[in-house]
Amino acid sequence: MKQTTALVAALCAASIAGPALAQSEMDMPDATATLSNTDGETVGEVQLFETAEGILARVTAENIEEGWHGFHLHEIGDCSADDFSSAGDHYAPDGNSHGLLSDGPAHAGDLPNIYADADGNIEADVTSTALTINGDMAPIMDEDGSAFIIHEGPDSYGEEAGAGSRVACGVVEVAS
Ligand SMILES: [Cu+2]
Repeated sequence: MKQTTALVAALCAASIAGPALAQSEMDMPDATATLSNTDGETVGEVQLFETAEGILARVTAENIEEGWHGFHLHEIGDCSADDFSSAGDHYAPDGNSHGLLSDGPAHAGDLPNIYADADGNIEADVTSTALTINGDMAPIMDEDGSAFIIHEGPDSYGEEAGAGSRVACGVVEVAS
């Protein structure tokens, strides 16, 4: 009986140690963006981590309509316009054409669609090897900054984004 108790205790300790270690890598994002909707309400956050070959963006959001949504990095760190047009187009410092599934390289700011569940929640980890936070290749923190945008509908991944209006916007800020 004593042995069983000891074993259970050991298993519990192991299961607590595992996730805690994994979590510590993500405790300190290199940059963040607070997402607001068109009513100016905070609806979520993007945490950005520099990786060996690009970036990892962890997206958490709420009160988003159920379904797939286009998710891009736009070229200007400005969400002040009511329709978020102030964030400009997709971030594309090397030019290129739009669309992850179009021929040739896509805009650096083209990212995979993200999904909001029936409760309006989004939890997604998105990686890109076309962006850096402060590096030489497509730096997110360039002179005019950058902003993440969540669109009303899904990106087509083709030449025309077709994702509709902008429902949430967040200016990227380097973590202090
Ligand atoms: Cu967009």
